[in-house]
Amino acid sequence: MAMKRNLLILLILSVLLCLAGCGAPKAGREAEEGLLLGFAQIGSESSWRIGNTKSVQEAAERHGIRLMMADANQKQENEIRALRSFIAYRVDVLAFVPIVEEGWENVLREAKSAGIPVILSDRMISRETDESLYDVYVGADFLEEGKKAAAYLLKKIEDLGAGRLRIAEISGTLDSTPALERASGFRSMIAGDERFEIVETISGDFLRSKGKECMQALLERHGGEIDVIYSHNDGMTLGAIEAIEEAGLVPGKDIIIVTVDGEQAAIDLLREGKINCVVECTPMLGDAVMELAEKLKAGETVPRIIHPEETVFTEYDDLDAIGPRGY
Ligand code: GYE
Repeated sequence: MAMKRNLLILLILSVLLCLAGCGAPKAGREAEEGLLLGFAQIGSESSWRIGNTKSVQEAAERHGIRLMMADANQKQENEIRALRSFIAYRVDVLAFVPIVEEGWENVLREAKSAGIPVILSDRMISRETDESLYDVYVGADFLEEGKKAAAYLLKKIEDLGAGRLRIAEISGTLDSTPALERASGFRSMIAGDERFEIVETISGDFLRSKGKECMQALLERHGGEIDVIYSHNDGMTLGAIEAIEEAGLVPGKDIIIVTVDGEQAAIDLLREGKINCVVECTPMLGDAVMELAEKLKAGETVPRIIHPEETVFTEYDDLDAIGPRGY
């Protein structure tokens, strides 16, 4: 018990320190009175995530919003603890990235009782959860992303004149919205189409190192029987490509590579022909989060769902037209 209390005090202190040091407001009354946003981030598992954190910090500066940001280091319990400390500190608005979909009910009830509006950023919570427990979701349409990945393969199979493509899927963090929906959107397009077979799905937790391990395991189990890798993020894809090359195979040729995110490194490999399709998912959500926080603090109504516009880049496109990605 005492240990828990000490931990809580430590957390509040570190959050306060962060408040003093990062995204620091201008001195004086105006800053004191500005909007105070508590943002719980899940960690720094990928370049996408690092870009997302930066986007939130920079947008807070631009909007003159005081930001208390916590890094949960990939643990839901840390995220919940951070949210509780934000509530105790009476922030004006809460925002967080739900690492997985389940398990938020209690802490969200606490936010609701404290009268603090809630923004879900980037990932969703379970659709079973009482909808009155959050105000808005701002983030990608992951079902669409899965569909775009499959749409590319529908074109590719025609192009190759292949009868059949055997797909191995490297999925993201289990029970996270992007992993669930990138999988189901993809399947919704190829279900019942006998030209496609998903030979195995294996989770690489959105980590580059695990992406490599997954690919090694897939090659060991299926050898030359994999025609396509569908990987739920670029980080895992980069790891998988390393494993493919170490096995003496040519990514993009011997194995078709389909990935999601659109970080600079993936676009570079698309240009080199080592990746065939990159489905875009933008981490640049900071400005949307800040605008929503301002509206919620002012008591304005906001939409329930906001999806940024996103595209897809494939080997069939003019790749010179893609500008620098910034993540
Ligand atoms: O695709 C991945 C990151 O939640 C959309 O999380 C995000 C995903 C993104 O680690 O790279």
